[in-house]
Amino acid sequence: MLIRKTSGIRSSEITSQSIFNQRREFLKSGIYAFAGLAMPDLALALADKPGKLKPIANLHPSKYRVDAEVTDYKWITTYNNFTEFGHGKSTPAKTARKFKTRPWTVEVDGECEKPGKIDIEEILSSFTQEERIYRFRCVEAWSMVVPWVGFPLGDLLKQFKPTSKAKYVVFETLHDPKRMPNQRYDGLDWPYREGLRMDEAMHPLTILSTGLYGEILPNQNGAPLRLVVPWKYGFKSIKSIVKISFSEKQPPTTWNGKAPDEYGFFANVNPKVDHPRWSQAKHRVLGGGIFSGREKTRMFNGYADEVASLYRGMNLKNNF
Ligand SMILES: Nc1nc2c(c(=O)[nH]1)N[C@H]1C(S)=C(S)[C@@H](COP(=O)(O)O)O[C@H]1N2
Ligand SMILES: [Mo]
Repeated sequence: MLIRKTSGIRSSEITSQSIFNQRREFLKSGIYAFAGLAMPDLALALADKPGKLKPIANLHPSKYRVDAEVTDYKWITTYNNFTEFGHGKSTPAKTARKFKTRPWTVEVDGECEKPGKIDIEEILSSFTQEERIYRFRCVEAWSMVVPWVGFPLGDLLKQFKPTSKAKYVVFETLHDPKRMPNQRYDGLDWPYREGLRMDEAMHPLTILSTGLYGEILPNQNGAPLRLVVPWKYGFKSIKSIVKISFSEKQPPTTWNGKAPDEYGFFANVNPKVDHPRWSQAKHRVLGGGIFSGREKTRMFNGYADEVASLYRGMNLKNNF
């Protein structure tokens, strides 16, 4: 298909708000220098701005945009959790730099009529890529606002025709210790695995993300394809996905298997259900500078109107 629709808006238009915030952040970093304060993380000073990675072609705006300041690119790309590339928030930005994400295929199998494989280039060209500005809430009680690029997970899943037995969707990250060095050393049960109930997976807010800030995903953020479920804690958003399976049973997941009392299968953001070691009632907004404080956490991370009905009648303290 050679003809590209010109109605697609340019990434520069979409992310103008992000660029605006970025300039503000730059001014704030001047405040750090002036006050003689250390930057929150030394790596932030070394961080890149957008402009180095490939822009997403034919990017569309979407109605999914929270009314909040977009977090600076440098925070989103240097304050990461990606255990395959080591520990420490600033580590993945450095150790994933040379990670090769081409060629890349995603295999889909399990309870479906049309199991098969799909190439990342096909994913990028055949699904309409939208910018979705979502709140991102980590179980560690911090948050960001991220201008993700992606498309509804359900659009991809439908192509493989899940059967009536498909009650859950299971995701797996690449397992290749040569390319993901910490898989040799760390005690996690590789590959990293996550799962969603079918109705959660098909919900229009659930996306597979291919980019952020109008460009393809930086490696440390889970290139070339990662899950984003805005009403759940960040650990559900599995990175660098190579396999998706439909399952009749609730699957084991990485963090739930490692520490079941700390990380539930549902992992819905819930200010009333604390992590055993800290409260979830409030969280720190990253990138807010030295004047920012803590914010109250909202039920389902502020997406209750859209998703509360999925859990009607469920005890969310037991099913955390
Ligand atoms: N494969 C894989 N996916 C992962 C992780 C991981 O260690 N490995 N960490 C999770 C956690 S705990 C969080 S908070 C988010 C962080 O995403 P970000 O670095 O893009 O902010 O990724 C999630 N996805
Ligand atoms: Mo996390």
